[in-house]
Order: sequence, then structure tokens, then C-alpha cells
Amino acid sequence: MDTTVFNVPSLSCSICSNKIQEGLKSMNGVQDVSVDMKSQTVTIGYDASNIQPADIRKTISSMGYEVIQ
Ligand SMILES: [Cu+2]
Repeated sequence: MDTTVFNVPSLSCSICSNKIQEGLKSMNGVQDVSVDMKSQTVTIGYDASNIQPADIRKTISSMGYEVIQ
């Protein structure tokens, strides 16, 4: 499993956190999602043969959250 970390500055509450977790967990190749509200980061464990960080980043963006890596 590979891991990538995204900084999501607009991540402000547990609703955002749940939305991002549910959205990413439904993606094929995403194995683990952990959101840290304090540092406003999302750490994603993924299978690099199925998905790339750019795809994950796009999904977070499409949910309405700006992503800074
Ligand atoms: Cu929120």
C-alpha cells in the first residue's frame, strides 16, 4: 500500500470529514482514508496499480474542497 497526504484547508468540520471519507472510500483502489481536522490533512492509503494520487486529488476537488499538496 502506498500513502499520500493532501492538505485541504477548507476542511472545517465533521460533516466535511465524513463526506471526504465516504467519497474516497468508494473509489476503487483506495484502501484507507484518515482525516485529521486539526492539521486539515487527509492521508490516503491506496493501491498504485489501481489508482494514482492525481485521481484522488480530483475527487476531493470535485466534492468542492481545494487541495494543496
Ligand atoms: Cu464542514
